[in-house]
Amino acid sequence: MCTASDPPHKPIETFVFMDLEATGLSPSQPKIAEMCLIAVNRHAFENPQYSSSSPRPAPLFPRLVDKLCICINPDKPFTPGASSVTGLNNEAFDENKKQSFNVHIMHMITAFFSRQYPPICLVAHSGCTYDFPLLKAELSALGVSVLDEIYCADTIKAMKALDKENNQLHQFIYHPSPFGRKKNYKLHDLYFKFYKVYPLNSHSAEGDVIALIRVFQQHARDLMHWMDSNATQFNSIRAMYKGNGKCASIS
Ligand code: DCM
Ligand code: MG
Ligand code: MG
Repeated sequence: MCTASDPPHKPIETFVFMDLEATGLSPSQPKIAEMCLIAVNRHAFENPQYSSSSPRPAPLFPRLVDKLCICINPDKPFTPGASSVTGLNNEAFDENKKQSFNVHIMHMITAFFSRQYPPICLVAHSGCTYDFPLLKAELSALGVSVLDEIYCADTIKAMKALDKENNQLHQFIYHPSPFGRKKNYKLHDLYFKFYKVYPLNSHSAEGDVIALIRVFQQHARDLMHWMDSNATQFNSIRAMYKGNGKCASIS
């Protein structure tokens, strides 16, 4: 979970959207299989370009972004559920000679972040409950402490907070049917609410990051403002588990 820590002293400059695909969910001590980072400067959200499509213009995906997408051999069996949603399997990583989460990944991440203008905020959908603690677990298993200067924020947390503030508007909550009044913040449903089609390549790391950025663009000013005051320090995130995750039983 994200515990309260000092927010940035000045507005966030760079938002680095992240999604991880992995071998399973939390109790199985998952290992990362795919990571995608897309860095977008605040300027792009404050000065959006629009398509001229009807019925209403949609914001164009920002043109000046940096991307880092990496396949990582998880060296651990995928749960049937994870394999089914992601379409990934262990044989494919072996056949394509993919390396495991190693020191080269750490250097790639560090170099990627070094090129972004600070303050930098890592952004993920369910980041506080999944992506941030999982990345922390993998980095801790390598015995390295990186990303100490960066902040992080969970878009589900931000959307829930904004919906609570604006309870007349319900701007993010997605109600799948007139009968289903359950609050729904699933990424593909939010995307459908705004774009009237489902996103491409759901449950691939890059597909989910692109979908998240396009959802974020719909309320970018409010979300950025919330993150300026509520982002937490990445170094305050607790690892999802200790060790290399290889001994846990699959559940
Ligand atoms: N995951 C899972 N079972 C699901 C949904 C997700 O095991 N029903 C795991 C595997 C995914 C990871 O969570 O790689 C991240 O999910 P998402 O694709 O939503 O980012
Ligand atoms: Mg995800
Ligand atoms: Mg995903």
